[in-house]
Amino acid sequence: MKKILLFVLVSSIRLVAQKTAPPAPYGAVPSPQQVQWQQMEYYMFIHFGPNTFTNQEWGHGDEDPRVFNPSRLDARQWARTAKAAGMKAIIITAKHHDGFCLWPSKFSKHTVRESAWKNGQGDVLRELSNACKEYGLKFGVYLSPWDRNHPAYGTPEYNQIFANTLNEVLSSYGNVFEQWFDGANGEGPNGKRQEYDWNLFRGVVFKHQPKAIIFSDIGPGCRWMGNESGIAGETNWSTLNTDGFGMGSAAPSTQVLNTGNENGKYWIPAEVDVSIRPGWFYSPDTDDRVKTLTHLMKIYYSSVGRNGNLLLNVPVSREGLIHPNDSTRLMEFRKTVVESFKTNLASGKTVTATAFRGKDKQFSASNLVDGKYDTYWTTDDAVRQASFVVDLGKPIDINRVVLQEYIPLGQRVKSFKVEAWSGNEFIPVDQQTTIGYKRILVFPTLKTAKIRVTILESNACPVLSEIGIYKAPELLSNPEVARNKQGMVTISSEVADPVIRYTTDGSEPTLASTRYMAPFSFAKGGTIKARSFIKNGAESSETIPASFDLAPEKWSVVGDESGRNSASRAIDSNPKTIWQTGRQEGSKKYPHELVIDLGETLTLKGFTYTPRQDGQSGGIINQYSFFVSENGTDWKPVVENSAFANIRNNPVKQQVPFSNTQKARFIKLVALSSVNENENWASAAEVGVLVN
Ligand code: FUL
Ligand code: CA
Repeated sequence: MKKILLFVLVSSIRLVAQKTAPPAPYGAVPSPQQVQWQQMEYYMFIHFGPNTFTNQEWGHGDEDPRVFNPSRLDARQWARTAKAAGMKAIIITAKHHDGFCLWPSKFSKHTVRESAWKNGQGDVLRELSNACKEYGLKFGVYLSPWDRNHPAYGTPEYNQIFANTLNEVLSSYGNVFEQWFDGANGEGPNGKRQEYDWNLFRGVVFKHQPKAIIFSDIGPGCRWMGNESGIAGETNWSTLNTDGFGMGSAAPSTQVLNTGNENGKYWIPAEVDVSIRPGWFYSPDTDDRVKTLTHLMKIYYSSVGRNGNLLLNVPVSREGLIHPNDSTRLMEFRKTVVESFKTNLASGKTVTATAFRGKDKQFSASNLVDGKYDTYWTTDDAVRQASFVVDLGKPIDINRVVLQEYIPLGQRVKSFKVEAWSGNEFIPVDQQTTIGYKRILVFPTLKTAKIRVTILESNACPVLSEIGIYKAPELLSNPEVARNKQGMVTISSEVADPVIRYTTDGSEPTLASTRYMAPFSFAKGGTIKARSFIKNGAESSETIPASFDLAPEKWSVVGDESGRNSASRAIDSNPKTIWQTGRQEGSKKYPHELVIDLGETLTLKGFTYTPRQDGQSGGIINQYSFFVSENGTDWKPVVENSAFANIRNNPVKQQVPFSNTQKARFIKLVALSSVNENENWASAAEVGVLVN
């Protein structure tokens, strides 16, 4: 009897000892809140405030609060739209740089209480937080410390006032999942900048919302990923070194924010904020410029598909509603994402790995296809290179591969490759760097029976939760509409032999519309809508709208500098070529001028400035003045000492309407400063006029 007992005891000890321990966490790891946050993947940003009504991106803070008067505000419509779009939360600009508060704050005199909306009795945060609860969405707030209205801004007292403001918001509207801190820091009403007390601000957040994720350039909950165009780095580490860094200009370079730091000290994953329109705030001018489905899908793959969360801005309109153009596009986007990832072709298939941890089944490769994030395949600690093969059973069409690391144990993989079985060998499909929480590879459809994934380099043994293999529907690529200096329009397409149809009266192109055969003249401007058709119209692209003003056919530059960066490059209708001044001279300081002879006298309604589109910010104009002249000698100022708002982070084409029309034969753009400090030169991709 004793013997038997001993035997049972010994063998059960053996069993316990044989159970392989999971890998130890590697490097910085996420908090449980950060893991939950990452799993949200996609949520809505809403920019709303006086700017919605004044066509501005950065209000000055001196706007009459009564301009804020949405006629039919319905926060439930916003929440319903977000929910139907598959989003998990809404973050709203409770206070933007103009200082206007969307709730009746005790600490400001520039709020909804002073507005015309609901006779000053309304509270947007109340309505939205309630609507989010009703629709099962999380609620988040954006608050800009930069305040162009508050009289105390720029004084030491302001820090406490901002802390009180935060306190008010974070204690009045229930749970806040994310606190969004804008790093922009400019002058207040007294011309001064504020030294922010970030420790104080963070303390307030954690006091009321201990589980909130704090967004800022440098976290600590999640980080800005360095641009506003929706493109996270192809290499994207969720870890970042922030010791010694601060916000705004004290932040790590945008390039570092874009990719994170390998082996960074803190877990600060990337959030990709981008607007569905060219600007962050609603403007009727952009109703036709909602990003295309193709563009949104590209953004999806470069955000969620690159280990980032997608915070998609949908600006609420002057009515206080999400505009139908935006919601229609959101639904198309949702439908395409769902269709693309509907069926995981790897699910339940046989997966064989070159190695798995301790030869213990709990770490075997079948965990990669069980649909559970919490089960994973991993190897012995010493193994940094390994591969696994998913056997699909028979050759099938595929075009997407999704990989996920189990991030509670840290981000490990440095490079990996994917290959497809051709019938007698594995052929390369793609080779990439990081994986992180989710990595989506997009490739042209191929037919294969087996996919092999090889981890080439990893900072510790790889730990992978899931692989997904999909066949996403292919979107027919959109036509591109371009116009040259002479005003000739070309419509091109990547598709072989498409039938391109277009309209010039604003209507939707159909199979009955004019067929594009050869470049045509469109020098006076207007709107072209083009669409490609194939298979006799059975399949079609999206409709691409392209608006043009007067072509610069007759224009010339006065006193053009010769050479590579000559000013004529700003009026050649090609946004890829840029005018850039004075760089070689080094010493030539601002101002810089661009003088254009329009070749005829025109009645101008405004002008446009397209900053360089090559991803560089060198010479992008910040402050400027604009003059007109009928004879080229006597100049009349039309806009003086103004600035393009948010142009550094969001370098889209700027439209500057004049308050009164101006007769002019000559125009002069005077660049007064660059978006970069200590930079002597100015640049422009295009300068144009508004006459239509
Ligand atoms: C930037 C701001 O300056 C923009 O206006 C916008 O709010 C964007 C999300 O963040 O820093
Ligand atoms: Ca799993």
